[in-house]
Amino acid sequence: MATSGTDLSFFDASSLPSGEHMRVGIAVAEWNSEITENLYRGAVDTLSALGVVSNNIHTYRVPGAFELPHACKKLIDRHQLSAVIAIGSVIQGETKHFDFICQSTAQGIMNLNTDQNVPVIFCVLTDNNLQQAIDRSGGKHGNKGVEAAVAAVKMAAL
Ligand code: DLZ
Repeated sequence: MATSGTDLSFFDASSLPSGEHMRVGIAVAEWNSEITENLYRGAVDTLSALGVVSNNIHTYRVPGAFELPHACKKLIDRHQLSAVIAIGSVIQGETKHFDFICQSTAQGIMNLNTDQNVPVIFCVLTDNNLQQAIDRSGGKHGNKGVEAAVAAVKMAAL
């Protein structure tokens, strides 16, 4: 996999747009919450480091990744947002549920990106096992919530 052996979560705030006047929505899935809450903390800390004020961060929690596109749409409809981050963690099980959830969540978020005028960042881990998710939510491969926040600020500034 492209990120094996690398932590891609370092960023240089001085080379990124300021988030001072940005408003960011975050939808967080509660399924695998030990993973998604770490991603959420990484995203919020990074937005803060890039200048986004806490009053301008709007958070909705939903049961699972499948519900993320709906929550993102509600965030877009209710707040005047610069960007939205969708946070989830889907871990492979013994059935095809994994494939359906990954496919529909990714497609739902892509549809928002083309149908709405607000960028929606895909911060949904799709891992084969719990260890892979741990490694990417504050472990040896960094924290994908950090990378999602950097992407959100970049896309908001387009
Ligand atoms: C049902 C289910 C399963 C099996 N696995 C996950 C998962 O790994 N990650 C996740 O975010 N959600 C999972 N869910 C729940 C679905 O996303 C959704 O919340 C339910 O099917 C209800 O619509």
